[in-house]
Amino acid sequence: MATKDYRLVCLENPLLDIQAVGNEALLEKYGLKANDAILAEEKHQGIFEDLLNNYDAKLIAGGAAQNTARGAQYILPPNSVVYIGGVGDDKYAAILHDAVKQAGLRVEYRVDPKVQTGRCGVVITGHNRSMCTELGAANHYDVEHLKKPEVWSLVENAEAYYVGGYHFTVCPPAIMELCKLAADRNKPFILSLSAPFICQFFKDPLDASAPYWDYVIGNETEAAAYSESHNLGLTDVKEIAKALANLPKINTQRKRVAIITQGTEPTIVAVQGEDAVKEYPVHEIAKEQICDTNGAGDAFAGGFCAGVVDGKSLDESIHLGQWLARLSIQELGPSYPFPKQTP
Ligand code: 26A
Repeated sequence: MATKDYRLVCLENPLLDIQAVGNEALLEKYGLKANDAILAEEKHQGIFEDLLNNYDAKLIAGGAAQNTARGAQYILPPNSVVYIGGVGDDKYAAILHDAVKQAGLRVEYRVDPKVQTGRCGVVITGHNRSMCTELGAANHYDVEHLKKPEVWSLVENAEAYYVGGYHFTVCPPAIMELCKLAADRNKPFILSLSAPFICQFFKDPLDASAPYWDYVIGNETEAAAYSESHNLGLTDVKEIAKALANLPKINTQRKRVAIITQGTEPTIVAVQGEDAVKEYPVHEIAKEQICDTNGAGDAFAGGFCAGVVDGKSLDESIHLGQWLARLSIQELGPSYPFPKQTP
């Protein structure tokens, strides 16, 4: 393994997950789908208190790309990963600081003392999870913070970039800074589609970044939403993966790779210019061993990024992703087992 520090920089929205096992009635009360990720509206305001007071909710460090960053750091040598995003100055931020410290993840938070740290209400029903996010201070992230010399020097020093698509709701200019730097220096830029609503309602900033994607990761519902919002007329996941892989690309020194996870179904991988689409069966696990699937996709991305940063082959990187996802779904929320396991 290489010894250089902070080879991976991740950017997105730091959130505290308020997670509880819920039921149909709770989903109905707030008009939530069993498996979804949305931004909180007026009618959702009460959900956080409701989860805490009536459903014995747990407070767990979340924020999709922060989970991925913790996951990549879980596998890589110490001081390998930096995570960037916006938080408040409150007890929720303190919980996030504890979690990242335990994970050995370096964070460069933009702290906004006037705004509360972002929260994500997570309602677990069976193997589904419904997420309702109030971005709070995460929504105040700005390019000025990214360009601060102490932050930007870490960014320039890194060898790979991972952006969670949820950040398109917050600060597309910061995403584009990372995109352009990656292409200029021929370093890999990895994007997660994050949620169907990003493909639907944040199409323009998403598309502006697309030519810079070296790797694009999504699940089957995000792939379907992408196809629909872009009028691809495709429903087959393999075909959508191929379409993603073959979108126009700026850095022609790297072939784009599109990776679509499908829960317990095989992971689909398409490579730009290649006809064959590969399938990777997931690492199996008995149903009774699953705690919850919140963060499974983030864990997959974390393992995958660790592989990319470490110069592993595509096959090996996919396996690392599947390995870490398998570990994470056995924990409460988007977490990883301690003591550490090794791949
Ligand atoms: C902007 N939105 C909606 C979000 C999120 C989010 N992370 C960033 N931005 N909505 C949910 N999450 C996170 O997704 C993880 C599971 O994949 C949750 O915090 C949860 O930890």
